[in-house]
Amino acid sequence: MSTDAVGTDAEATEQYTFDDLSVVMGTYNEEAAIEAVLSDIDRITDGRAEVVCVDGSSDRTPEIAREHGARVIKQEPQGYGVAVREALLAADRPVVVTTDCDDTYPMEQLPEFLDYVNRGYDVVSGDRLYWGADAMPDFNRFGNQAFALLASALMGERVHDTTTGMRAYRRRVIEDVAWTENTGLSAELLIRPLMRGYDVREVPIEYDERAGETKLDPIKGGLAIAKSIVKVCLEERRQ
Ligand SMILES: Nc1nc2c(ncn2[C@@H]2O[C@H](COP(=O)(O)OP(=O)(O)OP(=O)(O)O)[C@@H](O)[C@H]2O)c(=O)[nH]1
Ligand SMILES: [Mg+2]
Repeated sequence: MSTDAVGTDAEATEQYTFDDLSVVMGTYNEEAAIEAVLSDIDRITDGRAEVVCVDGSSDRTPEIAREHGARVIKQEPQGYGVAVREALLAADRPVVVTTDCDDTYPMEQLPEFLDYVNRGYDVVSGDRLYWGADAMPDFNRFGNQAFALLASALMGERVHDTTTGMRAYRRRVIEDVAWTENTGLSAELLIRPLMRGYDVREVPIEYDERAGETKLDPIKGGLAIAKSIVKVCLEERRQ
């Protein structure tokens, strides 16, 4: 993984602002959290970022999103990856950031993510484990460490957080890859770009306790993620 400023082509030297930024998320009954998440994005980006929510809720989540000026795309709930893939592809702007709508991820670090893109990185990945992730349940923390070790071994390159929900991507990366995973989409979104030689950078992020109910079954979800990591790594090695 690269550690210094990168990129020599014209696209890499283009300097993006919040006007070039889309923040996208899947939202599924996140009434308890969405107000805080969207207010943070508004405040940090001066209301300049586009916000896209792919929503499967039966509560007031989509109304709150619209009140905040977000673009809401309704979709039957089919899992994390189905929603986030649609949100990524619906985004209009050259830099796209994903987040969860549960108030766990630090929108305060959006300027830092944009800064790394402006330094040439194609993917900027929030590493929740760097500072210890005390707010994460022990089972999840252990699982996430294991996923990172598994992916690192299969890729031959050390990564630290494969399942983070907060990343920035250059549009080109999103458009160049055919995304296949659902629960494992977050891992896929790190592994395929890395194995195809894109410039990927992990940055430490703070991680908060979740507001509202989790949508993930840790055991079923964990197994699905492990399977995705193995499948995606093997597919990319064969390319
Ligand atoms: N539209 C849509 N969004 C979903 C679906 N499943 C999950 N999400 C959203 O995707 C994001 C991630 O889900 P979470 O429940 O936070 O999953 P997680 O981060 O693995 O689990 P926690 O550690 O408990 O936060 C949240 O914003 C959810 O609302 C779905 O089927 N449809
Ligand atoms: Mg979450």
